[in-house]
Amino acid sequence: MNTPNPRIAIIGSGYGGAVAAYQLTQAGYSVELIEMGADWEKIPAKNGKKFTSMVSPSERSMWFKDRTDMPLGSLMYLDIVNKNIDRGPGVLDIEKFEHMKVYVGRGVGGGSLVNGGMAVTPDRAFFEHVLPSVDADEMYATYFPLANQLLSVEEPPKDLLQNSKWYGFSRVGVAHATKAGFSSTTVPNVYDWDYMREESFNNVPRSALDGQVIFGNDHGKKSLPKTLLAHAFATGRVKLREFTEVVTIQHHKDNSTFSLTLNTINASGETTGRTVEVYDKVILAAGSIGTSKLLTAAKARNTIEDLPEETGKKWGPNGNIMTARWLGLDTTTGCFQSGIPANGVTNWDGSEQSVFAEVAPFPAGIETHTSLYLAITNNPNLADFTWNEEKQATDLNWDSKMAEPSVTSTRNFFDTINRANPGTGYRYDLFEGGAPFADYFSYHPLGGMILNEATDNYGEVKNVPGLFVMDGSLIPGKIGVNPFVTITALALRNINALLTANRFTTTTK
Ligand code: FAE
Repeated sequence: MNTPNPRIAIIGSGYGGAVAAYQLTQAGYSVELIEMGADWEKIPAKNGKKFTSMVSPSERSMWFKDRTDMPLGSLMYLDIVNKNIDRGPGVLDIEKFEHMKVYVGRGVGGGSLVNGGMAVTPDRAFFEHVLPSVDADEMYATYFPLANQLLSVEEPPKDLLQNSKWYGFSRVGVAHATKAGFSSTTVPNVYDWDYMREESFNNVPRSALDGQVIFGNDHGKKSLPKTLLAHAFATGRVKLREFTEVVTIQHHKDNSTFSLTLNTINASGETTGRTVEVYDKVILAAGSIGTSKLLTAAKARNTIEDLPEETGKKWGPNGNIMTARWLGLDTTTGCFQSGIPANGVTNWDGSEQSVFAEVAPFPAGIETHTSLYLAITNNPNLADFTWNEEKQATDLNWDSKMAEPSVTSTRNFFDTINRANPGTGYRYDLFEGGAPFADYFSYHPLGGMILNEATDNYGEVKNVPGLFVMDGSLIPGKIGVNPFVTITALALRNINALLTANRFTTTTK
């Protein structure tokens, strides 16, 4: 007999979690959405804003930190970029490992609250190379278009890119790459471009044009609470548990249920409770780091028996390297810069020399004569998570040697651009240790529970029926472009197939 109301937990409310909540509730299931961060819909605005700009951070900016820790840590070698802040449940967090800092979003909406909104469908040949078990025909005919539609993705309009002062930085980045013989591309985004145009005319409150990106965005960005999560909540079938962290998962093989230990906090970070709840089905969508940490611990402690050997394997930073070029005093990128990137420059051919670099804003409020880039590269190296019994924590064995192929391809690409634009070179004053190529942090963590290796071909964990993975951890380390469209499309495909196969129905005797 089928139980009509299986108890389903979704851990994490980023892209994977939002898709799971959306599709399951559309199919008539009720779900519990468990999110360790805040529900910003319930937090009142302060001085008219929920979120802060990068130049005026507060306790809303970073997850319980005393000081901000931005990727660009210094300017002219001076520690003047980061600021002391009060501790609070801010939207941006950093997962720190020995040689890698991973930036993540915290709050209902996950990474969609803090990201640049760049919504890129990957090159088909590269997608097939990275995820060979997935039917690419189906993805490119059905799930990528559906993901773009549900996320509200739009191409940036020509008038803003070609004429407005807010995209001078982008035009310079494109012109310099073109001179070096490289291609450039516009980059679709979930930002409401019509709203941005009104921002530029000062007709509406500003957000992207007021330095709001990595610490949240008050207006134009269509983050998940405005799209997929809004649809899921509208069904009335989502029980949202914000400020609730899943700390352990236990599988009861005898009756096929799972116990989750849940810690709740308040906005001051004080622990307000610890409960154990039992579920029939658990969908892990805590992000590549969150999901890998939970399952690496569960495997080491044997709270879930028979987790596959592939648990915690094949993690990568999507080849992320940040770099900045000094352009010389004659070249200006503008005191006014939109916080939303809109162009990429590229030589992508699928080889290890491939680079796709977004031309990133540097909204310092002054002329910097600088082009900033976040490069995505094709690095063959992958790392693994392991459990450290002494520290009772998860380690990641990524190190700077593993980043070398990414640094080499990025250096070759931008050396060519510098040579084609005499008088330009690298900036050494912005990143840790005076490095021109920041290889020690990532915005795009991917991997840890690889599709068709640690899970079956639709995200159900091998040997553990009823346990699913639905986030960036399914993708082995890289995807060649900014990842959230792929994470969304893959989750749409997986949940659809799992629903068809009745994998969320519980059978009782
Ligand atoms: P994610 O969105 O990280 O959601 C995981 C959620 O789970 C979070 O809300 C966590 O708080 C929550 N969570 C974690 N552990 C637990 C636990 N134990 N208990 C309860 N809740 C938990 O995962 N990607 C693009 O495609 N375009 C961009 O322009 C872009 N820009 C970025 C800029 C920044 C600053 C950052 C940090 C990321 C950027 N990304 C971008 C990456 C993108 O946001 C990321 O790939 C997705 O958010 C990952 O989606 P997931 O569903 O895997």
